[in-house]
Amino acid sequence: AFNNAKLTITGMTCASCVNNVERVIGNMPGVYHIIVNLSTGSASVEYAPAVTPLAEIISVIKDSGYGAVEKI
Ligand code: 9UX
Repeated sequence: AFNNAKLTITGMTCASCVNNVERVIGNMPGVYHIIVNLSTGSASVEYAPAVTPLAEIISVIKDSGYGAVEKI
């Protein structure tokens, strides 16, 4: 089963940042789809939490040099 999470992502300043996040996260196991919006600084990710928990996705975004937090 997939979950959908909305994230606030900070530190993205150009379209390549969007591609970086979409590529890195999109290649993680259990991530079905991610779409990142530069102008709103947000992302929507569909993932299988039994494979990759959201905390790990957020951690990888941070390791890539951006800020990430779930929108509650
Ligand atoms: Mo654009 Mo983003 O030059 O880390 S790739 S700022």
